[in-house]
Amino acid sequence: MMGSKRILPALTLLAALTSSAALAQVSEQGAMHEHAAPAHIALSTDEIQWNPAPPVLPAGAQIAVLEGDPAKEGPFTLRLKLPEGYRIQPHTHPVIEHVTVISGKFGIGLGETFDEGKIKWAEEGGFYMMATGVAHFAATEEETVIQLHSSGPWALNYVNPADDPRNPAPSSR
Ligand SMILES: [Cu+2]
Repeated sequence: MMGSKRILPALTLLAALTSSAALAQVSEQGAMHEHAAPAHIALSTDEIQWNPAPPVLPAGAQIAVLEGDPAKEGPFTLRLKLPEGYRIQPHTHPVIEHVTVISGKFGIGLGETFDEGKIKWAEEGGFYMMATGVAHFAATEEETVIQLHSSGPWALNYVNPADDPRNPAPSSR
């Protein structure tokens, strides 16, 4: 296997070139979906690209994935921009969730039933840690940006399936 030893450095270099070119390409799109974690990310505020949030969240939210891919194994960081009066009904996550309030006014309450009185509100700089599998709900009082970081694969599972925006409402039949 002498030949393969000589070939290996060339392949490694090729892989490094290919992945850095690919990373340059995806970082232009503001997302790192298909490739290994980059060594470094530096984003100024105006380089953060917002897109409509996935349909697991109620309509009106926007998402910016800063690092990683929440659907895959490994660390990720994303931001959610939520409109005033937004509500996310009780749900759990299969992974721990760290939430930092970037701007606005955001609140999380614990429990399997939405209860405004149980919400703990936080403004810019506030922080929450939600343990794996603990039911909670969320709301905003004004347009709010939160940053969520964890290690994927992340998901959002509604306590009551009828709260899941992906499930068609009975009246739409
Ligand atoms: Cu949550």
